[in-house]
Amino acid sequence: MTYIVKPKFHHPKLPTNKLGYTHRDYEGTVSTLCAGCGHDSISGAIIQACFEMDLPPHRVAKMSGIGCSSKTPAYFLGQSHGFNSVHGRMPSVATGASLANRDLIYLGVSGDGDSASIGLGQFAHCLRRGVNMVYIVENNGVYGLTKGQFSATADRGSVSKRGVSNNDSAIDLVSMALLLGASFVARGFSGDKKQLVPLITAAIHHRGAAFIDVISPCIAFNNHPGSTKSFDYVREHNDAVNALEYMTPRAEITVDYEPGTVEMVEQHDGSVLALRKLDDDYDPTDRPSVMAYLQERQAEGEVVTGLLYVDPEASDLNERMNTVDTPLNTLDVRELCPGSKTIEAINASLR
Ligand SMILES: Cc1ncc(C[n+]2csc(CCOP(=O)(O)OP(=O)(O)O)c2C)c(N)n1
Ligand code: SF4
Ligand SMILES: [Mg+2]
Repeated sequence: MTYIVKPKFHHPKLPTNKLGYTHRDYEGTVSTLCAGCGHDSISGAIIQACFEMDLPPHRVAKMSGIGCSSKTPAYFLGQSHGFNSVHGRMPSVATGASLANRDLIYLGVSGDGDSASIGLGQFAHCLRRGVNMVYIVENNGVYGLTKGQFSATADRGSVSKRGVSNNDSAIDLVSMALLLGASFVARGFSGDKKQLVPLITAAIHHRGAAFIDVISPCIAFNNHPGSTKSFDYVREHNDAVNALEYMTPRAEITVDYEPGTVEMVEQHDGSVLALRKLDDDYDPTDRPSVMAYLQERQAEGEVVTGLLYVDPEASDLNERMNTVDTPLNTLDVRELCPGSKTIEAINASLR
């Protein structure tokens, strides 16, 4: 892959976080995507979230598949670990990595083609197993990298740039994630960083599979009238169910209290999600009613965004499989290979 290194110099007065890093320290190489591509805005939101969270870059592992979206990890967190895998195979690589080393934060970035077409099975099993990761799909309804064919998330009746109408039913990844048992499900829009940054922050703090579907218009092939993934369409049809504020366990909790409008959801690590409800009866912890609500709004042609579902008590695959706390690469040979007597004892116990 070709890439252009960004110059390192920056304004000496750029704000720094607790680690002494500026946001520039969370950037990657210069983006080679089309100017105006929604995916670049998502990279910007990831950079902002990690900077504001004071994340040490070496604690993050970026995983991706193939596509314009899957190229983006090159453009953020240049000092983090990264693995650009095969088309649709990011989830299994992330699953293996997460089982081998539970100390890292896994940030999976994929596309709608990568996750809803060739990688649909991988997407499904990753979420149902509760792999401890943030799984972002940069959803533009097309295969951007291969010049704009409809993907499986394109709505029936939506029209391509060449005027062809899509006759197939769309796969809604948010509904699928809910059905599959994901414990954190959200939808954002690349053009709404104010909503997206706290969603990414909350997802990183969540234990378990945290899925974020981000509508991310492809300005080259899917940003015209007739598209349901264009900037104009999403702006006109967006129904944000809540406004999210994120508080770390140590931060003072300050919320704009108006009786009946704020819901506090505490996560396993003690951090708090403050949800200011825009819809009176929206409860993000009740999976069946969330699914019903999404279907209702979808039938009205609306794109529901926000933190749609969260299970504050969620567990993850490492906990369910009782894997060792210590990363495998730091265990010594005796711990990794306990010797023939121990293996004989295990075999005997299974006879
Ligand atoms: C096994 C395999 N099949 C097909 C391709 C061709 N291919 C490359 S990217 C892509 C689709 C990418 O679409 P998406 O994941 O939505 O990413 P976008 O470019 O839209 O961000 C396809 C079909 C490939 N690289 N590998
Ligand atoms: S082709 Fe589409 S998805 Fe790919 S970089 Fe250009 S605008 Fe973005
Ligand atoms: Mg796509």
